[in-house]
Amino acid sequence: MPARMIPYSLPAQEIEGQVQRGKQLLDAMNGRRSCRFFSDRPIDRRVLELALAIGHSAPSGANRKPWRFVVVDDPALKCEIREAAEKEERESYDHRMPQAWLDALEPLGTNWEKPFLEIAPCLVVLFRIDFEEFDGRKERTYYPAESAGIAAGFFLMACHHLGIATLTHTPSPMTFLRDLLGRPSHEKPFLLIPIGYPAVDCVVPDVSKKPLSRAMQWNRRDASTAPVD
Ligand code: IYR
Repeated sequence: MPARMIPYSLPAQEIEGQVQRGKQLLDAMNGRRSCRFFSDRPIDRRVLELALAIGHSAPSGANRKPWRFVVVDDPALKCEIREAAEKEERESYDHRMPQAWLDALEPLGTNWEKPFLEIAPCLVVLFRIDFEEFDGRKERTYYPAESAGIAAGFFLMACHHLGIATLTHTPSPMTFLRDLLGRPSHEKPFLLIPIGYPAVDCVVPDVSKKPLSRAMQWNRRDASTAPVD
């Protein structure tokens, strides 16, 4: 049965205000960096729960919200996650990743060692849910990867807005997270997000971001004249 329809509107904004707010948000988001050097300062629970609620407010396929945010702050469990992640990462860096991939990562200075998995006060493990109980039946979800990706984006933006640093970490393969966190097989680890505050001596690589002009187009590309990017 279709749901009852209710009115929807957004507060009216004049254009100058939109431009100003847009510029502020652009500056703020351009200032977000992936953090690999955290302090152990804890995150206030209310603040963390707000960031999670903002992540959970994301749109999703058929409104099923096919994700789970698992928050890990237990030091022993963080240590287990670090050990398991480093085991996979060592194998990846030494044997699984092709040279071109290693070359692409070189500017970032990453390697198999992941001390931030123990130092960051919290690890948020985002699972994507492919099947779930719905109305008493086991049903598939819709677009779980796209939905989880959008929820991740909302969560990352919320954290940044709240002054919390994040890292989008993808140890590969990530199945060990399902086992360590006791999630069932229809939940797939999607992203491991260490969160916290940057260490006082935190540094990030001095790399520039690809310009927007190379990442968008207006309307149909004129294949005869436009450079292929
Ligand atoms: N998962 C590895 C490798 C890695 C891959 C990408 I793509 C990055 O942007 C960064 C790292 C690691 O976390 O080190």
